[in-house]
This record gives sequence, C-alpha cells and structure tokens, in this order.
Amino acid sequence: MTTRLSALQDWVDSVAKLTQPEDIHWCNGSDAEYKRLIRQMNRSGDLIELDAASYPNCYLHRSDPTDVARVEHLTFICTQDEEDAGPNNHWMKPADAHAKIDALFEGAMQGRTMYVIPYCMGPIESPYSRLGVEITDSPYVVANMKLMTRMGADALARIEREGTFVKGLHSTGDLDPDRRFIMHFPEELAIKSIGSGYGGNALLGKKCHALRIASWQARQEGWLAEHMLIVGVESPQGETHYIACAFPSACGKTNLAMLIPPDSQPGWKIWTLGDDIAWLHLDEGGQLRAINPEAGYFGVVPGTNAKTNKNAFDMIQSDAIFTNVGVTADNQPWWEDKKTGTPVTDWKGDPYVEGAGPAAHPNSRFTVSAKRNAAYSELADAPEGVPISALVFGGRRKELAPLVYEAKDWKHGVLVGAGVASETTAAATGEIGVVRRDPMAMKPFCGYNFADYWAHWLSFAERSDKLPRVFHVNWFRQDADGKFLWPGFGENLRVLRWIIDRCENRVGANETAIGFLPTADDIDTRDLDISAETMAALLSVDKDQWKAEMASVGEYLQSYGDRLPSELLAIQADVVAALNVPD
Ligand code: OXD
Ligand code: MN
Repeated sequence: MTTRLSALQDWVDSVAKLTQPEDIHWCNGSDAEYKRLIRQMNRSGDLIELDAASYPNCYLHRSDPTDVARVEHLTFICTQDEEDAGPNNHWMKPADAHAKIDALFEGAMQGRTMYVIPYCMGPIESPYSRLGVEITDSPYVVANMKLMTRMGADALARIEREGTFVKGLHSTGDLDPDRRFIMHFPEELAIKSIGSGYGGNALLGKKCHALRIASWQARQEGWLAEHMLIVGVESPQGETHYIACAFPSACGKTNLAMLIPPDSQPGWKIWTLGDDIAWLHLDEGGQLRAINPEAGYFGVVPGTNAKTNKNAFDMIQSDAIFTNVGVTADNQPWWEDKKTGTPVTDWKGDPYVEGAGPAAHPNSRFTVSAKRNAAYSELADAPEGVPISALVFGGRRKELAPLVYEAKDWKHGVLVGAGVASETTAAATGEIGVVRRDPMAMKPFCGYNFADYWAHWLSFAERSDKLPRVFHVNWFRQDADGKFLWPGFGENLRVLRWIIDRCENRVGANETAIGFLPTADDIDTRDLDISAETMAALLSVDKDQWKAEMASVGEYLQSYGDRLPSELLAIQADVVAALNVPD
C-alpha cells in the first residue's frame, strides 16, 4: 500500500530518507495485520503471551524501566512566538526543535521496519473527527494504535479525500532519557517524538494529537479539545443525561466512566462514551455535543478489581495488552489490589519479593478496545456525538473542596475549572502527591497559552444560551486521620444524580460564596454507612481556607500577565468579595 496523496507520500519518503529503515509497512488496520504483529512481537520477546485459558489473547509488555510514564519536562510546544505556548508549556523555537530532534532521528530506524499508520480520531463519518498519520518504528505502538484509534484503510481514504492530516513521527530511538523529546509544532500540525515507547509519549493520536494539537486547532475553529471522560447516566424512567468530566491523570476518570450502580440505586444504568478525551462542539442550535476521539482505553491497572471497576476488570480478561504488570505462577497478570492471585514476577521481570516494592508499576496500563466494555455506548460511534448536560471538574484534594458544588454560571465555571488543583500521580515522572494547579486537568496537555485558552472558554458564553451547567467534585476528601470521607466508586452515582437534578431544575441548593451546594438531604445516602457529621463535613465550605485558596488562584491567574482575560480576574474578585461578607 502507498498513497495517491502526494503530501503524504512526500513526507513518508523524506522520513525514510532521514531515518533509513530496513523496510516500510503501510498499516491497513485489519485484524490479520494485528495478529501478525502480535505473533512477531511474541517471537522477538517484545510481548509475552499470558495464560491463554484465563486471559485469551492477552499479552504483557515490559518497557524499559526508565520509560514508564509521560515526561512533562521533555515535552515541548514549539511555536514561532514563545508567548503563544505560554508559561504553562516548555517552549523551543521551531527551527531549533527540528534541528535538535532531526539529528536524533538520523538513521534511528536502521535495521527496523518503519510503520505508517493512517488514523482517524473520532467516528470515521463524523464532521467533528480529525485525521492523522503516525510513522513509528515500534510494532508495540502499532498494536496499541489499532486498539486505541480507528486506523488503517478507511482513515487513509478520508485523509486522501480531505488532504489535511496531523503528521506524527515517532521512534523509540535508543531509549536513553537524555535523548528523549516529545515536540509539538501546532502551526505545522506536526509532532515529533523520540526515545520513549510509553503510551502518552508514543501513541501520538492520544495526548499529542487529540489534546495538544487538537486544542490549538479547536481554538482556531471554535470548539474545545478536553481531558474529559464522557458518561451517559440513564434513570429508571429511561431518561439519559450525558456528562463530561475533567479530572487530572490517574484520578479515576476510567472508573467513573464505567461506574456500576450499587444495589441501593435500582434501575439506574451507566453508558460509557469515553474515559479520557472529549471533543466538544456547539451544534447549530447552540447545544454542546461531545465525541470521544479515541476507540479504546489505555487505563491504569493497579486498583482495578471486581469492586472498584467490574466493567474494566471484566473487559481486560481477554484481547488486552498489559504493560508493566506483575505475573503469577500460572502466568496471569497481577497488580496491587487485584484481590486474587499472588505475584511471582514483578513488572521488571525479576522475582517478586514481598515488601521490596510493588509487583506492578503504579503506572502500569492496560490497552483494550472500548467495545470490550459491557457498558459501551453505541453512541460512541455516532457522527453527531451526544448532547452534554453538565461539565464536571475535579481533583484529588485531601481538604478544602467539598464533595460537589455547582458554579454560578458558565463564566464562573471557567474560573472553577481554571482553579483546579490536584495531587500529582504516577502518570507522569516526578514527585507524587504534591498539590499543583492543573487547570481543567489540562496542565500537561493544553497546546497553547492558558490565558488564551481561558479566553476561548469564556467566549462560549457569547455563542450560546444553552450551555451545560458546570460543577466541581472531590471524591478524595479525608479526615484528620487520613481516612476518605466519601466511599467513592459506584456510590458516586448519588452525586451524579444531584447534578442531573440540578440540570433539570428539580432540586434547590445552598447558595454560598463559592457556588451552589447540596443540602445534606439532597444527596441520597440511603443504605450508605455515612454519618450526618461526615456529610456535613463533605458539604462544608471553610471560609478561611477558601479565602487562602482564592488568593492563591488570583496569584496564579496573574502570573499569566497581560494576556489573562480581565474578566476572569473580575470573577475571582467577586468570589473573594462574597467570601468576605460576614455570615
Ligand atoms: C493518561 C494520562 O494516560 O492522563 O490518560 O496520563
Ligand atoms: Mn489522561
């Protein structure tokens, strides 16, 4: 296979000249091609087949131990003007970035096959979808792209029809962390990534394209590319609301997207549309609609069990790729909190020694097609996407943020999103558990200056009077002994129900300085072992803490200087003033 699109053929030729692969394979996306690659990686040792009786078609990949997470300090947005990338990104001048990374690509694919992967982010027929081509020398990347995206012949046909596509060049290089870079060139719709095989650095359709480049395109074209799950919540009466939620990496998006209603909530159903990324467009009637650009999940494995996320637990029982988990004596994958089995080998392939570190890496992952999920919504393939009733922001905060509150209006919701802060997790290299600002959960993913991004968000208020309501949740509030106050997981449906009732004007709220909060009675706590005091703590607003928080949000916003929309600061000042009104 080659292509009749000269822009694509010329680019592939020039990459081959630079990287000097042994051969070139154009991926058609067929199941036979996937099986062939799996067999080949099995032979080469890139993949280890897991027990075929209990985990049919499941494989384990062990990455280089220095290559287990996203590398934010090596990720760059390369725009002509540094201000366009903003203080939220590492920046390099495009010419310098190309020179630096092209030198590393020189001859990088010698002795290897170069794979050309045409892909479509979003349903093939959707006007909201966007196209890309990833060139890589990693068969592991090809197999993961097959599970995560709509890739192959159909995508190529649309690319040839439309002529526009994001160019993504990837090589695992020599995996030397000193020769590892993830560069984005939004003005050229291009990505270059070398030295890592880890998902977020190497599966270029995901974070690099669907968030960093797409957020740039979205601003130009009037839509939003967000780090959000999309979930459908169906009531016993058959009414379904779609909600999109932005939480930072490894803060439970996959679990919420696949929530199993507890027995105390009979008749409720959950439908998963996506677990990581949402592209949001206003339709002609001003309704915000969402598509999930992805077609599979690249989820965090540890903690997944039949209680925390039965749908995920079941769906990774076959046809999945595991990366960096442990293995049991009978060759089953094993991870912390799996609740069954005992590991004998750890994620590095060494004998597992209890107490000497985890068996599975804390950021070990599963890759699986979205269709394997029992709660999969067929509407994930709908070209027109789904109408969004509510947007929800959240973070991992021990204190301060109540269980749930609603923003006063869209523009205040932008401030709520801009103020998101969360403890860092193992999804990125660096210190874990430190609270940092992660606006809209997009800190590592916004491909341009946050100040311009917030202005873009604010502009939606002028474009539609039917925008969804905006909320903030915090499942992670703890007491003084470090015990979680809220049970989380399936019980989070109780909070989603309040959110839906608010959207339908079926329930009142306490108006506070930070927004609208439920009264303790408004959240259904039937059959839940939770005291009135705990509920009161979960729904409290500590004014002194909030004054300090809003001052810190104000300082953070001001660090964006002149480009910051003054309207956002005015909204922050209104909240400060409301907090200063005596009770
Ligand atoms: C992810 C991440 O893998 O956010 O989704 O790091
Ligand atoms: Mn993510």
